[in-house]
Amino acid sequence: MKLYVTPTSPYGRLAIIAMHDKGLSERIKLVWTQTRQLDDPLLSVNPSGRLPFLLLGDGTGMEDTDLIVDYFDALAPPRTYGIPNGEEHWPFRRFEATARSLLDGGSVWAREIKRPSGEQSPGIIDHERRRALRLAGYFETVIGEGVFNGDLNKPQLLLYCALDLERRIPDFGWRAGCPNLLKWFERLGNLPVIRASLPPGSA
Ligand SMILES: N[C@@H](CCC(=O)N[C@@H](CS)C(=O)NCC(=O)O)C(=O)O
Repeated sequence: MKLYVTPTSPYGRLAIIAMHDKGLSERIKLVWTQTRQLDDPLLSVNPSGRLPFLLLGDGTGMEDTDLIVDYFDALAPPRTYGIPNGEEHWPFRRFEATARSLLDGGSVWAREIKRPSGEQSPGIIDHERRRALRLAGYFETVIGEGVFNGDLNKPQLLLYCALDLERRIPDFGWRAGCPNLLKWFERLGNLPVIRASLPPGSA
């Protein structure tokens, strides 16, 4: 199996963390590539051109981080990335949705500031900056909840990879006003599976 990723994609990083967490790094070859290449041979199997993309041995494959994480989870039982039942169910689901919202919005922001300066939209940048900082402030108030403090799960991975966008977005200065979130982020960042997910050449 091959997992196609870019060094800058937060979604790619999330899939790589899950790969390490499930002990699959010997079975999956990471392929560092680029998106938006007109002659990309991968487009014939992955017509959307989005990464991460998991190419299976039979020539088929799958895009979408959520699906790829579920596939890894099924490959290496016991399942650890499922949605809990009972009282934890709805807190888990709503934190997951809000963390994904931060990741999706942050990715729009990161993409926008990468465009040539004459093509960037100040309106989009300002909208996403406000959303991201508002959401960081929100997570500062709920980071003590059980969902964020047990074994690695999807809400945690989404939140970690969203906050990590600070490496690509100089104005995403969430740390100053969020001491609890910072402590959490640094604790997760020291986990071996998260350290192992950094692209080659990163600190
Ligand atoms: N919902 C997708 C989003 C993936 C995504 O947007 N990937 C970006 C890289 S961060 C991409 O492939 N962009 C290339 C393009 O838009 O053509 C997921 O969770 O995997």
